[in-house]
Amino acid sequence: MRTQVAIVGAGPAGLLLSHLLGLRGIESVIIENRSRAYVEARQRAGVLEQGTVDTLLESGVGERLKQEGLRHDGIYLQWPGERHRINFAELCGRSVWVYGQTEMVKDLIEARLAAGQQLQFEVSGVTLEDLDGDRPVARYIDSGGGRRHLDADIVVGADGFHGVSRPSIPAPRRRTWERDYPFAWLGILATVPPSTDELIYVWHPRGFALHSMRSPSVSRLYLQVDPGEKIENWPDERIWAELAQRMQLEGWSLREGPVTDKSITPMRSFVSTPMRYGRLFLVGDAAHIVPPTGAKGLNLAVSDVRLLAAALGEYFAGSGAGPGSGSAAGREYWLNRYPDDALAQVWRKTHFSWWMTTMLHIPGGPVPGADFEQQLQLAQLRYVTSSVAAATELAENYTGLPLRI
Ligand code: RFL
Ligand code: PHB
Repeated sequence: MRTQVAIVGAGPAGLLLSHLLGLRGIESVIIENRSRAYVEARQRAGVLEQGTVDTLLESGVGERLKQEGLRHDGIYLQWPGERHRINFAELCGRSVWVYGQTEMVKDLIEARLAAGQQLQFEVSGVTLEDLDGDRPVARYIDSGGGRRHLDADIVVGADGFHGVSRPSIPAPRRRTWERDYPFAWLGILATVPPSTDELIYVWHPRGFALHSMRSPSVSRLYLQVDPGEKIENWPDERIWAELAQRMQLEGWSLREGPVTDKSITPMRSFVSTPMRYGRLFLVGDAAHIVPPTGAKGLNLAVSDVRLLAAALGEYFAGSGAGPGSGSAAGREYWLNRYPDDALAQVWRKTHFSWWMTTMLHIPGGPVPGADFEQQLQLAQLRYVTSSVAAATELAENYTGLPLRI
């Protein structure tokens, strides 16, 4: 089989890229190793930046998001005895939307299938070859067990942190930057109306907690736990008791409900370069991971995709809008710019996620008592919630700085 762009991975990055390319008349095929049901049910992100929402709306896949997404104009920051609101709308004139990644993925899959898109689930054994030549190829075994190869002009690795695309770049050419944090998040999904109108990020000597949501009837909550924690050690009653203790505030109470999903996620920052090797381009978690504290992972995947879709649009249109336009070099101008343009976003969001994580988590786990670092964290929280300059910095980064394409 032959296509213009072979995309590995049907997560939000691969699906959105295929959709944006389709709007530009560029053909793509997506190969995904999981089933459609699995991809649509995987619980992950829930907060979309304004730029992400605009992209979905402008590209015609935002109908349900418009109906069901919850616009939030701020967040709360809390520490024992205090809860303060950061008012995004007032500070920077932008907002975020609560809309599950599961829902975004469902909307994109539906749109791709409606457009007659080649979307192959349950493939296995994907290998990428001839990436440094003109005719790269993706080989794989389809869901029926047949050996296939997909010839393409461009291959895009949108296969997440554990995918095959990044390791297809020769090791001597790769450089990685990494930080493993000494804590993890235990996350639950519960069928109970949220006990808050906007997200609450909680600093507590026992560890960080977060109250998020998915809809007016579904809450999403997180607790900082040790990275080695086993989920079996956390029956629902223990989770609710710990959440109530960390989130406790006079005059406020936490509503409990049936838990429908429960998992523990390690936290890391990870950046791998280059994001382009020959005809291979990496987008999303395939190239970088951020800890979830600033809700940036999905939004960063979307900003990569917006940049790459624009660059591929120029490439296939052959317009060569850049210097040397009309020539082979001109055609490549925006593709050549992609790695640096994307990395500027990656490092900005990597910094913000690291900063939020460091401000809100108790190093070394739930150690009682306030040590030096805890005093610094509290000083920072007081500053961020009392200085307009500091609050604006948080608001701008949380809602996402506009991407210039
Ligand atoms: P994904 O979503 O991991 O999709 C990759 C896809 O590739 C497939 N795949 C393969 N297919 C074929 N062959 C192979 N060899 C393959 N290997 C893998 C996988 O099955 C999958 O379908 O990456 P993508 O598209 O780059 O999207 C990234 C986001 O999923 C991720 O950054 C966010 O979920 C991170 N994140 C959050 N981001 C936010 O912006 N806001 C949030 O509120 C937020 N909360 C979160 C999060 C991530 C979390 N976890 C579990 C890591 C909360 C959590 C708890
Ligand atoms: C979520 O709703 O899953 C969520 C919200 C905010 C974060 C991380 C995760 O910072």
